[in-house]
Amino acid sequence: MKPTLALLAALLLAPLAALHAADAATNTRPNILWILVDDIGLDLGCYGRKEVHTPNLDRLAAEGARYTRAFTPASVCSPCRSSFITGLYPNQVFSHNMRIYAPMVKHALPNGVECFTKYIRDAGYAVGMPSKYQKTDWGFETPKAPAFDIKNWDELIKKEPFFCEYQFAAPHRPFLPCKEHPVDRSKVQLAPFEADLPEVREELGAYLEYVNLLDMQVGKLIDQLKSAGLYEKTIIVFTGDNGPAIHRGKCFLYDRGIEAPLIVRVPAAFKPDFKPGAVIEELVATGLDLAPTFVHWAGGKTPDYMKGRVFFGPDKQLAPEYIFALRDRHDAEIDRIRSVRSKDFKYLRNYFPEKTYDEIGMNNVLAARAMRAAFKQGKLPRDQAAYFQPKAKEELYDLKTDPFELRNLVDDPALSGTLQKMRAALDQWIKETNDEGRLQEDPKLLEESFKTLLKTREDRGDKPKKKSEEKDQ
Ligand SMILES: [Ca+2]
Repeated sequence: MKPTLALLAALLLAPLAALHAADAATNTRPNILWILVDDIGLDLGCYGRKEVHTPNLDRLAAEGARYTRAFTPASVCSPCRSSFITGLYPNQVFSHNMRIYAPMVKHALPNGVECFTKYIRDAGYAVGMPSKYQKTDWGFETPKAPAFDIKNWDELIKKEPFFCEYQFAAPHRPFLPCKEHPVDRSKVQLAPFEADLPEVREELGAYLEYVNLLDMQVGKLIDQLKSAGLYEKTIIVFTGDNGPAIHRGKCFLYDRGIEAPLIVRVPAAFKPDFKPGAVIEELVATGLDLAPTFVHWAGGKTPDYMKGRVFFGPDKQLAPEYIFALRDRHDAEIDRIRSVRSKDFKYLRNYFPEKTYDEIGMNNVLAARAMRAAFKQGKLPRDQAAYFQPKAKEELYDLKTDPFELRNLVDDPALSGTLQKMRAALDQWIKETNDEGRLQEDPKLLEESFKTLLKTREDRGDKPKKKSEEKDQ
């Protein structure tokens, strides 16, 4: 029997070995360039934002695919970035609170969990983060083995195949001007929850202008890739870490806080599973799905603990029915919100409904300050005033008819079935992820850690903060 088995094994393995030999000889595995930007919404020309000038990203979307329902797992940096690098939800890697200041201590990653770049390196890829901006803002203890090896662009791109995470600071505050493509503040399109006040227009316009600058920066990076002859050998994935720092964006679990532009370009040689310019409406949970997708494309072994899916390519897996997001403490601002998003509905559970959005959110932004004054004078209509009033315990929105999440349908009998299903899905998720947001942080430790936070700001030269002033992001 032995020779027969050996022969059978040899026959079975022969094509695989031949394939690997071909890979080695012709380098047929794609390079992967993951572009991650800081605090952005769906505010690109290709997503329908008319006031911006984003030809480079629009071209990438025209040559690749644009995802319209990609969501981050939280609405601030550290939880999201902790999630991207592990492929787990932030509350599974001790990163649901942002951030951990001494004497609090960061936890090490759970046993067996690694930064996903390990699996890509193990598959034979060179792994690097060569950008000047390098935010490894993780809520867990940084693992001893570095997540990225190469910090120089020229060095990295010589080592094919390579995996590159390239970060941009834009369009994080402070919003930088774009003199080549300024944004006319009088023409910015306001959402119904934004009051038409000069400060609101200024802030939104300044953010959009910084998006224009970002597009130019991304354009330069793509040009570098092209001039190195690597554009048709490199898969490009462009996305953001969380929503923009504008009214009701960053810090919120409304769509503006968690929806992310997601553009994927796969060179023809690697047989994309979409046509150029495709618009893909499936749910993508970026926190969960990016890691296994990258590992799979690199030919690596995806660990069982990653529950995300491969979201593009010949081995694409099915989109989930629901994805989840969380909001917990943000610096010194304590809150807990959980959300469930289906294709067309959003369910939110507020654990501190008595706290207004103004209290727990971006009360630092210019728009909120200006709107607060108008609210006190009784000048805001209902959809704008809600920001300054206590929240409901639960919220349910029909996103087909109410994309701005303004009509809470939690008491609508016609939707009681949807509500029950989403409630149950959230309960299940809390159980499955062993959601540590259930546990309160030690108040004494918190108090001490806030002193460290204040000291950090002072050392940095920040002015002392008042409630109405800017917070650390
Ligand atoms: Ca961010």
